[in-house]
Amino acid sequence: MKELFLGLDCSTQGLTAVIVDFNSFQIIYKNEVNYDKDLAQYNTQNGVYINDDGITVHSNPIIWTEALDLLFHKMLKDKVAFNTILAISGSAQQHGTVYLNDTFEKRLQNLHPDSNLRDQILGSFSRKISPVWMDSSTSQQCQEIREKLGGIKKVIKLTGSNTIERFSGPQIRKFYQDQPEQYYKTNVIHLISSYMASLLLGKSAPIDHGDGAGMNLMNIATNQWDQDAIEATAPNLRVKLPSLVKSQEIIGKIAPYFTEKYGFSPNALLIAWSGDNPNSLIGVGLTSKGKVAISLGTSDTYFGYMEKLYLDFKGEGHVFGAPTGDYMSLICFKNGSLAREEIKNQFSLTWKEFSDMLLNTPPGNNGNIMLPYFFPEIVPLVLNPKVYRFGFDENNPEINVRAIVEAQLLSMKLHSRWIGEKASEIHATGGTSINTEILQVAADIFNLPVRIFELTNSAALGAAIRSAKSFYDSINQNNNWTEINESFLKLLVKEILYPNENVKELYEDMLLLYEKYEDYVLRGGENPEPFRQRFKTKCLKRDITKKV
Ligand code: XUL
Repeated sequence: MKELFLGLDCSTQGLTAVIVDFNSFQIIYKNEVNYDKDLAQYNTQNGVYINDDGITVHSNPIIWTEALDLLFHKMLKDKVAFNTILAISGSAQQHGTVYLNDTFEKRLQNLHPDSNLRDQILGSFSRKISPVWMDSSTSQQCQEIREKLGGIKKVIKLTGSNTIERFSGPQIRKFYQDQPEQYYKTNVIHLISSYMASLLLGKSAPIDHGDGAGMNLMNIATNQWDQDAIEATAPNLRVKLPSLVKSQEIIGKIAPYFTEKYGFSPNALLIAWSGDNPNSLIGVGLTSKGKVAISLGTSDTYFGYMEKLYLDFKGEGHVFGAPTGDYMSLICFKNGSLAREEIKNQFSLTWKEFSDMLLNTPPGNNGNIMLPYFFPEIVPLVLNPKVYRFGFDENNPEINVRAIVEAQLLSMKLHSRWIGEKASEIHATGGTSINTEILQVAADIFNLPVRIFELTNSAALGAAIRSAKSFYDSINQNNNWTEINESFLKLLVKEILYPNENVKELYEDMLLLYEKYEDYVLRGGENPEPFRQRFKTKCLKRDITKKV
C-alpha cells in the first residue's frame, strides 16, 4: 500500500512538485512549471523583473498563483492519484512579501472550481508586485531600522540577522514610505510561503519559524513577533502579520476548490510551508551536528543544522528556525548560477565544455584570481557590481571558468567561518549539483567529502518529507528525523566525492590570498600583488613537479 506525500517548491524560476512514497521510500513523481517558458505571457527573466537600477527586483504574485493551477493540471494529465495523497507541505523562495487587501479572505473562502485561481484571486492585491530576495534597494531602510533598534549587535541578537536589504522588514518599511496609501489599504502581508499555503488552505495561513526568521521581525530566541522590531519597521504592522507557528504544525486540510477540481482527498493534511533553505535542510538530511550543505542554484547558499544558537556578529550570516525545532545557519551568495552562466555564455560554452575546462585547468589557476560580482552581491555586501580579475583578462575561457568557480567556493569558505559547529561532510543540492567537476573543486577547497544526491530539488523533497513527519506524528507513529534520513535519503545518494589531499595546502594559501583581495577591493586594504606573485610561483612549481 502506497503512502504518498506531496512537496511543492515555489522557487525563483519555477514551481516544482515532488511526490514521495514512504512505504517504498521512493520518489515516485516529479513535475514543474517554469515561469519564463510555461507562463511566457508575463515576460519574466529567470522568474523576475530587474529594474534599470539593477537593485530593484520583483515578481508578480499572480504568476505563482496561476502556476499552482497549471502544475496541478499537468499532474492531472499524468494521472496522478491526487486522492491518495495523505499530506502536503511546501517551500518558497525566502523573504519575498505579498500584500493583500481586505477581500483576500473572502475570495479564498469562495473559490469556485469552475473558474481558476488567477481570475478569482486577482482583485486581492493591495500591491501589484512582490519584492523578492534578489532585491537590494532598501539600504536606507536597513539603516533606519538598525539605528532604531540600537545598532547591529542588538538587531542580530534580536532577530538572528543584521537588517538585510532583501529581508521582509526593510522591504515592508520601503513600501510604507513610498506608497503609504497602499500600505494602509493592506490587510495582511504574507511571505511567499504563507501566501501559497493560504491558497491551498482556503484561508490566510500562518508563517512558520523557519521562514519567519528571514524578516527581521521575529525574535529568534522566543519565536514570537518582536514588538520593538515591528515598531521600528512600520506603523500598524502587527495586525497585518499572520500568526507564527512551528514548521511542523498541521495548519488544516486542503480547501474544497482543490478536492473538487483535482480530486484531492478532503482529509489531506496541510502542513505549514517554510522557506526553501529550511526545507532543503531536511531534503538533504541535515538533522544532526557536523554536516553542512552547499546549494548551487539561482543563488548559492551554504547552510547547516545548528544544535546551539550561534550568531554572526559581522552581520553576513543568518540564523533561521530549523524545521526540527532547532536552528540553522545560512549564508546566501547572489552571484550563483547566474554568474556562472555569464561566463558560460560569454564564451558560448555548453555546460559540458565548462566542466571539461575545469577538469583541464590546475587547482590554484596558476595564481589567477577573480572577485566575481557580476550582480550586486549579498555576501560580502557589494551594491555596485563589478568583476575584478587579477593576473588575467576576460578573453581566456579556461582561466575565466576556473576563476569563477574557485572564487565562489573560496568566498563561501571564507564567509562561513563564524559557524561554531565544525563540518565533517558537505551535502550538495541545487540545479548545478549535477556538475561533479564544480563539486570536486568544492571538496578540494573545503577539504571535505561532498555527497551528491539523485534529486537536485531538495526543497520540494524536504517539504514532502516534512509533511510525512507531521502526518506520522499525528497518528502517533513517531518517526525521528534520523530514522527518516537513514531510511529515505541513503537511497538517494548518487556519489561521494573525496578531497584531493595534495591540494589542501595550496587552497589554504589561496584562501588567505582571496581574503586579502576582498580587503583590498572592498575596504581599501593593501594591494596583495606581491603575495599573488609568490602564490603564482608556488602554483607553477607544483605544476612542473606534477608533470615531471
Ligand atoms: C536566502 C535567500 C535565497 C532565497 C532564494 O536567504 O535569500 O536563498 O531563499 O532561494
